[in-house]
Amino acid sequence: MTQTVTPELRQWIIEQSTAGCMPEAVLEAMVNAGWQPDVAEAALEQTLRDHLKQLGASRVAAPAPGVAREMAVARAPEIPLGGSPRRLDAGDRMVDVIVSISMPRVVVLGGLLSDEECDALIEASRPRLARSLTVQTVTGGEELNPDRTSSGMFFGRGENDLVKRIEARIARLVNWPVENGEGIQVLNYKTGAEYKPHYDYFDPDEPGTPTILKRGGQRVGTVVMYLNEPARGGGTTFPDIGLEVAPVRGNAVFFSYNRPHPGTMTLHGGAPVIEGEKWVATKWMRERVFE
Ligand code: PD2
Ligand code: ZN
Repeated sequence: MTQTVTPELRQWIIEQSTAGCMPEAVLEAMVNAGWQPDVAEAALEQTLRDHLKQLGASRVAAPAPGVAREMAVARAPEIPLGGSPRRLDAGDRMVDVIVSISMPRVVVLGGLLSDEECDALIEASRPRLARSLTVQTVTGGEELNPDRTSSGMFFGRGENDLVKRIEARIARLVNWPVENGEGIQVLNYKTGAEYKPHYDYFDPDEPGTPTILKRGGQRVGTVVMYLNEPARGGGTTFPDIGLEVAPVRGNAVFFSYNRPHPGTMTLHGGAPVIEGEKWVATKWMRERVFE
């Protein structure tokens, strides 16, 4: 069977790559769409080479700074799932693998926390809750964010034995040093509250981002842990792939992003709580030690 590389396919390849899709992901999409792998690989390589030539990029020694920054790929936390294990050893506890997606990298974990740990986190955070702030990338400071109608607080890293134990468990599961983690954040959403879709990495185009990145670099991974179960609503949504993770007490969703770019497909949000309330604890991981 002969497959012809049409101008439309070339255009599509260029659009995907310009939008930040990694070549492996473009290739995978082509093969899934019925392209023979060798034809797809050759078409991808040729199209990108021609495109670069057209841009005059082949004569430029280094990419423009903006391009380098967006396309640079960092190491990111990863849960090794080779051999498709059903359960993972998190050190002091076995954790179930419920769902695993490769692009974007999303893993839903069962039983990351015990019921007692969930209750203890809620009770320890309750007296310290304040309406949630998000890091303000324009200034590098913090501000009230209307897209986030929850209340929240941060534990200091290693603040108490419970926090230390959970941090060690996560570090082991996702192969990322405890020292690179931010303190655990607890959020409480009342009925009607939500967290509109967003990326957890800091937008490289915002003027406050360089200040934020001085402390530990970019965020490269997130673990959202569910501490209770709202009767309806409150799932964590990934609109790019139509996924909604149900908030089940003790379960968690892990996702990672190796560059601060929408091409990671890690847009996600907290759906409105329809009935009851919702409690989550979030652990964000940075590229480097977060002091
Ligand atoms: O509470 C959630 O489901 C949620 C959704 C999106 C939490 C976060 N993001 C977060 O803490 O970053
Ligand atoms: Zn988030």
